[in-house]
Amino acid sequence: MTIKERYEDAKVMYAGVGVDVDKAMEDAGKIAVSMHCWQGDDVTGFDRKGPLSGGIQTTGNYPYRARTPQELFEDIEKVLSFVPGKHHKLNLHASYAIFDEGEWADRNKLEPRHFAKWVELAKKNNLGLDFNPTLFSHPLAEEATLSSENEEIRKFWIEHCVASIRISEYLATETGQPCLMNIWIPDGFKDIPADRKGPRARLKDSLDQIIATPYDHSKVYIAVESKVFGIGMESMTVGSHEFYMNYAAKNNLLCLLDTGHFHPTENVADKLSSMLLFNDKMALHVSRPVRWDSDHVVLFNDDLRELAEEIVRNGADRIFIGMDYFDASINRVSAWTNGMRNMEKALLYAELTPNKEMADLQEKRNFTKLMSLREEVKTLPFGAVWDYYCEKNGVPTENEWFADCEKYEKDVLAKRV
Ligand code: RNT
Ligand code: ZN
Repeated sequence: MTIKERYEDAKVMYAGVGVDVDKAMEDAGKIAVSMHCWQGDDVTGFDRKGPLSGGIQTTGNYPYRARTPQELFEDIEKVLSFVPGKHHKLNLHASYAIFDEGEWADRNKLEPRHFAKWVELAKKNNLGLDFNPTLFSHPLAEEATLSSENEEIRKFWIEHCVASIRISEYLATETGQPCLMNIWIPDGFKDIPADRKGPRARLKDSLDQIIATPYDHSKVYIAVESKVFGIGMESMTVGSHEFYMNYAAKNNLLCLLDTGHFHPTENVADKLSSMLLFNDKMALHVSRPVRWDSDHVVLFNDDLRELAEEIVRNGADRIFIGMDYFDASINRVSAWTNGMRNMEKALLYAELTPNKEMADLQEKRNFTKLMSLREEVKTLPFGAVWDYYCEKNGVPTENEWFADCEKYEKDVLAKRV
């Protein structure tokens, strides 16, 4: 049986539960996913030599990490060749600035032109671009950044964020698509703080100064990313969820929810409908926390499926979806690809769910039938639709891409010594 024939069969079975497979594929294909640039080099970046800091870590010693912009670009293009969907974006960090030979600029002096090579890559591959100021992996980020009690350090990071707004505007102008600029800071305390209000008041003031910068609100959407704890910040983070949710609401910014940044039993999927009743738009970092915010590669699991279902039910066009995981213990191109393909799979799976019929059953309080329908859907031939979707998008099917990835390791990665 060909992929097409298996798909035709699947189509009939999905029609049995009232799902139009062609429409589902069309809708899934419209959803943009922003691929993080930092899986390819273990969040190292190009602007300095030091270690990754700020309470986030990559673990593992798999060889062949991308060490130069050229290598990272090569790997990104390889991953993109494995991912279906035509409306994707690339998510950059300020630390991935690309300087001319002999040139260097500190974070507060970064300029749009330092990202010109990224713009070239985006245009070549028809990608939008998102941006993140980098408030970690820097000598001035060792203690605190936007909440620092040291006014000079605080000023440095405010300047960095303002510079990032200029860069984000440039990225949006060049690509013709809005740019999400997401602020995450590693500020917090290892042990019980005596003053929680002071640092938070300073963070508030810093953000006030940053967003006072005039910028084109149709081009740049500023988001703030909260976190419940970090390594070395176990007792308190300055940028907590309540802090940012209130700040964003009052100042018309976006809240970014990272799926690894809540208490482990909290259901992040549940949060979307509440956020979107009070906000026009929101943003996500899709990650897989294994007992803590470990940033494991995103898998096609229940958490991801439920998240995708909520994305689809609440309107994917209102949500900036970004990926955030980094694994250095396995081939990075495969890690990257699996996470991206799994996000795509989950979105297609969500589009193939009889959402309307299930909602109607809930409305009628027919929980008996709702449970049975939900279980029935789980054994429908999703794989047949997914393979056809890949084929239609001109990317390898589930059993094809890995062989190509292994070949890439042998032909390209293994030569990186
Ligand atoms: C850290 C945050 C943040 C980073 C990236 C690299 O806990 O999730 O989003 O992972 O900016
Ligand atoms: Zn994140």
